[in-house]
Parts: sequence; C-alpha cells; structure tokens
Amino acid sequence: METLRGAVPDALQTPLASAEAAVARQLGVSDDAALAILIAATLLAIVLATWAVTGGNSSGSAAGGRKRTGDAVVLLGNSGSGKTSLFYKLLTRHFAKMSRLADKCPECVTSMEIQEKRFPLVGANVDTPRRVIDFPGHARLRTQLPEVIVQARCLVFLVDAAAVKPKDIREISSLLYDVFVEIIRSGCEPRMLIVCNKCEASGAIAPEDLRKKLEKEIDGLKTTRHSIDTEGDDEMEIALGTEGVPFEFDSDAGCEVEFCSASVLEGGAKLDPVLDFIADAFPATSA
Ligand SMILES: Nc1nc2c(ncn2[C@@H]2O[C@H](COP(=O)(O)OP(=O)(O)OP(=O)(O)O)[C@@H](O)[C@H]2O)c(=O)[nH]1
Ligand SMILES: [Mg+2]
Repeated sequence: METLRGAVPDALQTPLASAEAAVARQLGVSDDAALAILIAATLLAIVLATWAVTGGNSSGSAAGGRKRTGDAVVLLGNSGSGKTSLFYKLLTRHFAKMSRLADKCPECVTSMEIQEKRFPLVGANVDTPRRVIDFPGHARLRTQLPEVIVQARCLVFLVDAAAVKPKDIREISSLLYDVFVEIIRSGCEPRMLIVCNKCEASGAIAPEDLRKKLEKEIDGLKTTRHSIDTEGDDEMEIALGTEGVPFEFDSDAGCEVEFCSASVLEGGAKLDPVLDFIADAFPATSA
C-alpha cells in the first residue's frame, strides 16, 4: 500500500489523504482498506465511463452504439430477379418528376458490369442524392461481393417470386449465404430487405413461404459449406448460426432481415414496400 501511495503525484497526495481519512471514518476501516476501496471505486468508474462512450458494444461499433454501415443502396439478387429494372425505375422516378422522361423500365438483359449512380430517390421523402449500386447476379462478378457489401447502408435483395423451383431456391440460398458470411466477416451492419419481386405474376411465392424455403436450404448449406471451408488452408471459417440448430434469419443472418412482396414492373403501390424500406434507411438527419 505504501508503494501505491508513493506512486501518486505530490499534488494529489493531500486530496488522497483526505479522501482516505473520510472513507476510513465513514466505513470504520483501516487507512489501507480505505485506500483499496478508493482504488476499486476509481477503476469501476473508468470501466463504466468507457462502457458508456462505446455504447456498451465490445465489438468496436462507433460511439453511441451507432452501427457501422456504408452510404449506398445496394441491389442484389440472382440473374433475372429485377435489379436493373428497379435501378432504372428509381432513376426514372427522379427524372419523371422533372418531366423529362416517362416512368418506364428499359428492356433489360443480363448485366455483366456493376452499375452505380448517385441521384435523389424520389418518393417516400428521400430527396437527397444517394448512391445506388446494381450488382449483377452473374457468377463472374461474385468475387467483388465483399467490396460492394461494405458500401451498403441497406441491401435490397430481389428474388424472382415466379421462379422458385428447388434449383432456383438453391441458387438464391447460395448467394444469400455468401452475403451473410461477408456481412459477418466485415463486421458491417446493413439492413436487408428480401423482395418477392414479380408478385403480379401467377404462381408468385408469398414472403412467408419463401422465408421458410430459404431457411431450410441455408441450413443445409451450413453443413456442406463447413466441409468445403475446412478443406481449404487459408479460408477463414465463418459459421452462420449455431451448429445443430436450424438456421433462422432473425438470429443467424448477421443483420436485420425483412421480407416483402413487390412488383417493379407494375410499380405504384406494389413498389411502396421497397421505397419505404429505403427511406427508413436514410432518416432525415442522416448524412
Ligand atoms: N413480370 C415481371 N417482370 C419483371 C418485373 N421486374 C423485372 N421484370 C423483368 O424481369 C427480367 C429481368 O430483369 P432485370 O432487371 O434485367 O434482372 P437483373 O436482376 O438485373 O438480372 P441480371 O442483370 O442478370 O443480374 C426483365 O425482362 C424485366 O422486364 C416484375 O415486377 N414483374
Ligand atoms: Mg441487371
């Protein structure tokens, strides 16, 4: 205890002695015990102050518990799900407001390049220019997924709701698996909307049914992906959820996931769930 007292700067010796005496008197303990109590209280105060500043988040989120996200709306999904159609729909809604263009989608073909533009997302009160990225579903671009995901404030993942045969569900789940692994690996926390697009088409799947099919398929992928990962030497293994416990979007995706139905083609009220989701990701006060 004498060594600890000696380590305290001269200027603080008098206040320390007074505090020690006060604690000893109040609690009826020895001077040494009073000093130990003072040290413990100081350390506790430092820990609580650090916890308050970091928002109690030990994973390193920014001050105040603010989540780490990028600034872009990223459109994801398998080939033919409607990303480029939505990209132009959002773009032409802006130009249509300026009476320059009709609100119509151009004829879309399989995209082979990432497309990016900054424009005001008219509707749903999102009038500030925002970056929108159309990330094609073609497998050739899959290696660029990590660098795009970290730029996302929100992810709009489109599914062709009229094409959900077992093979389609496998392909959608495989892409989603890659996306979730990347979200967990990078530590970013974008929100995700999975859109059952083409909802006006006959036989289009409902969001709840799609959720169940995808959860089952992704759960199966946990086993196959695990064995592939462990064969590679340099692959860092990321587990989705808990081994032996069925995969669930709510607890295992690494980000908040919502589902909805929409029709990019019909637009109007059938596009509102997507526009509302994007608007929610950019509250009025956000940069
Ligand atoms: N029926 C219907 N067709 C749609 C809808 N949205 C898009 N499509 C059509 O679906 C086809 C594919 O759309 P794209 O926007 O090119 O698909 P994509 O997701 O960009 O595909 P990739 O670039 O290959 O990744 C086009 O013929 C669109 O016109 C919709 O809501 N309903
Ligand atoms: Mg496209």
